[in-house]
Amino acid sequence: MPSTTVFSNATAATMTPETADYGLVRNAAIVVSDGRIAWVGAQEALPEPYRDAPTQDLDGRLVTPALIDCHTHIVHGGNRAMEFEMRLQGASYEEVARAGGGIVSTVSATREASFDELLAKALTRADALIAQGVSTVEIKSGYGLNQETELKMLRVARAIAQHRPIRVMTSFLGAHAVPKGMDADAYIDTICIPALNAAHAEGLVDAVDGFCEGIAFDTTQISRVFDQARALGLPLKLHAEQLSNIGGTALAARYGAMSADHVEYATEDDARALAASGTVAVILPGAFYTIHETQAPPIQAFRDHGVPMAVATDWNPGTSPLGSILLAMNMACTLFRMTPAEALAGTTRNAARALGLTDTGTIAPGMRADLAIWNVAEPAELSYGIGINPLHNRIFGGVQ
Ligand code: DI6
Ligand code: FE
Repeated sequence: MPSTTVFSNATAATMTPETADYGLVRNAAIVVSDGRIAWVGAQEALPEPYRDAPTQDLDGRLVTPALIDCHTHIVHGGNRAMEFEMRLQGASYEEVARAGGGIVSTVSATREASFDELLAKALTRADALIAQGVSTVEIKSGYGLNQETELKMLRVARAIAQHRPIRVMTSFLGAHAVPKGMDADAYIDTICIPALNAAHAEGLVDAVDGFCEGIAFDTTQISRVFDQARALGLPLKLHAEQLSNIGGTALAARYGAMSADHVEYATEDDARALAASGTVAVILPGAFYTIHETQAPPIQAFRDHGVPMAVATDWNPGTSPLGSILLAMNMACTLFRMTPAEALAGTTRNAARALGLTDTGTIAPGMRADLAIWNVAEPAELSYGIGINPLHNRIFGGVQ
């Protein structure tokens, strides 16, 4: 295998930060050398040394950075279809909980599942994302709520990258829910923080996340987790303002978190704070759709203040059983009026930023050769289709 390949006759959406749009180069050539992008530009400007290199003619196809799903919970046991059915028949939250549904049912199923069972299920979910051109996936813990299971989830997440050509970034989400019969403060201090320390000691944690919400943890409790994360030198993310505004977004900004996720109930002041701290707003339309939310995130305020926006699936068994990053992009446009260029930046450049990654998410010299080649001519087609997968080929670290 030659170490240099020229992809010619491409339409390249480089998604480089200098352009507010796609950074489109028509009749483009992209040179991949030893797993990295060596050169990108107009075909006729291809530098002399590459002109004799092995070439693949892409026949005008669109090439984008490979997609990045920067917010998922794809390691979990069981499913919540029964709850879905009950809800549609009019059951209340309490009735669902009494019938054994809700987040606690996923916690039980995840505790009961073996490592191998969890891995097998997670691999099929990872495969679905890979089939849509995803090269990097973030995966959270948070359905264990005890040390043993939180660590098991993170080990499974790490193992995915051993079995599939995909990069996995883990987030410790011990502060996801209060286990049944336990006090929230006691949980944070006696289980969540010790589990974080243990997971970090095992090298299982790339970032620390929390669920800051009336039904989960308040800003004081999240601060304790964040302080410990800081002491360990770990970057932060936060589920904030999904169902109400209790100050999670402001907290995330204050701590310089990499991202604040959901943010339906964020305000203009929150947008200002995110912009000042350089925190990415991660937009999760799958959860908005599933729970019939009516409050849309303040996209225009994010735009006005220059908050980078990412888009992700939030793939989880309860509020977002969404296994399609392309559908997440479509929903971000249709439900929230994001532009297709914003949606694509949200699953490439800004998704990388939400994960603290600087070597992927754009097509530029020196970046990893993580590319998606699509059977479309124009980048807006990626967000326009509903339930259509036009992926032609995916290149992961230079390997097809
Ligand atoms: N936000 C959500 O919507 C979910 N978790 C979170 O942090 C709910 C997870 C579940 O219901 O399983
Ligand atoms: Fe989530």
